[in-house]
Amino acid sequence: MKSRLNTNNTYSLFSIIKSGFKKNSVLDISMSNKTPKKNYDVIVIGGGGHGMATAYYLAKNHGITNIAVVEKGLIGRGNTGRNTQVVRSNYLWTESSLLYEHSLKLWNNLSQDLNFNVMYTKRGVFSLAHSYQEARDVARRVTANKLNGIDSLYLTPKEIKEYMPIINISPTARYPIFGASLQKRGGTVHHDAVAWGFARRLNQIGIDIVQNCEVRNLIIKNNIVNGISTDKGDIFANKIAVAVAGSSTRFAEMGNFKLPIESHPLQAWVSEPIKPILNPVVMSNAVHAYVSQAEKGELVIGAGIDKYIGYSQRGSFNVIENATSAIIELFPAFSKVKLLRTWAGLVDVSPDACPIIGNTPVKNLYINCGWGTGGFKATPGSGYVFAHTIANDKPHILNEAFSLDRFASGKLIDEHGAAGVAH
Ligand code: FAD
Ligand code: PYC
Repeated sequence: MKSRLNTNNTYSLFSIIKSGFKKNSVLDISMSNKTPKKNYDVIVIGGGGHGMATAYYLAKNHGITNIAVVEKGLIGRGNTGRNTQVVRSNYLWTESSLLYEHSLKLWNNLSQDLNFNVMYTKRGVFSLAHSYQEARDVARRVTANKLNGIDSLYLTPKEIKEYMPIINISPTARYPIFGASLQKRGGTVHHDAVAWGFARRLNQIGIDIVQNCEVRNLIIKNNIVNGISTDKGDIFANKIAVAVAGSSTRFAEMGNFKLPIESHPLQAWVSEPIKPILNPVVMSNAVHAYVSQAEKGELVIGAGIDKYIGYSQRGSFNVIENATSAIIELFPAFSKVKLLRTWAGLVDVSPDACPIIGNTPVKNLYINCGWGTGGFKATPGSGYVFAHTIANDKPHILNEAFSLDRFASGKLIDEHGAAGVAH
């Protein structure tokens, strides 16, 4: 079978193996026991992909390296290591299309940049339509994508079946397929590799990754932040950046302002490994489910958020049952496959299904949140624009529209359709 790995990057696999046991490598234990200094130029709170990408681009693009990334657990153990790896840029509105497209382009070279194979695989992402109205919505998005220079195709059921013969396109199915969009450059990126790749690069640059260090409060005087209180003591910095996904509202509370964010569990699950049977990622908003097949052979299945608000990383079984039964209707061949394990993350959902990236009402405090169910694909792009915002104390042109004050001005960017299954 032809390898799905991006062959341009395979040399990096050797560098992973070669460097895996050396000092400064991901496996170097000293990284996880870093004692924080008293002062930094910038503290980034949250050692997920977004936090680490922010630190990386602060160093790479703005020459700022006196940075601590402070993580309450271990890097990449939040949503970064729990997501289902789907990347794409086919959003409806120009503001979001350009932001996600910037990110998709950064994935292209990230393995070379980090000298670590993040395994970007352009296997294609399908978004199915199950009614005439949904087909019109999908077709509208395809046209909008094309106007923004983003590759996007509209396919008929017969054309869809040519890409994946195992899909059920019977008009009498519970979820009959009317059509689909396809973004061929969409696909998957290995989430753990992203965490390891950024962590190793930050370590090499000399940025402190402080793990097992919970931030309990912000140190604010006269509405200016200059430090954090942690379970390893107080740490001070000129600027503080928050990238904590589902915990964002807790930080807003510490800063005495409000975020229009709800935190929800979001689940995914995998089957036992089977032989290669499905190459692309297949998503369906109406069914509230999506599926892809991992390199190891597991079917990776996910659903929408669990509807209740909460801070637990644990979901309910009915979500798994509903989504799996719908996936089996779409792919009857999967009915014999056994499920192996399930898990959940904690996602930060905003009212317009778009992120909030920018300044806060507290001087020198910056926030990056609201990515909800779809922030993994944005990891490098988000870090890039957030680093610009922090370094210049004003947004990059690509995140200007994603400021917190859009909820006061009413300039919302409604991406509920393109955000997919999950919102
Ligand atoms: P995280 O990786 O969660 O990082 C935040 C970090 O902040 C955590 O490590 C946490 O421990 C830390 N933190 C929190 N509080 C504190 C504190 N007080 N002190 C210090 N540290 C703190 N997106 C996609 O684009 N494609 C997908 O296919 C996709 N699938 C998903 C499937 C699931 C099941 C889930 C849960 C999410 C999915 N997402 C997907 C969404 C995506 O995972 C997130 O939007 C993205 O990973 C968020 O990255 P992050 O770095 O902001 O968050
Ligand atoms: O945003 O594309 C997405 C996505 C897929 C699965 C979860 N989120």
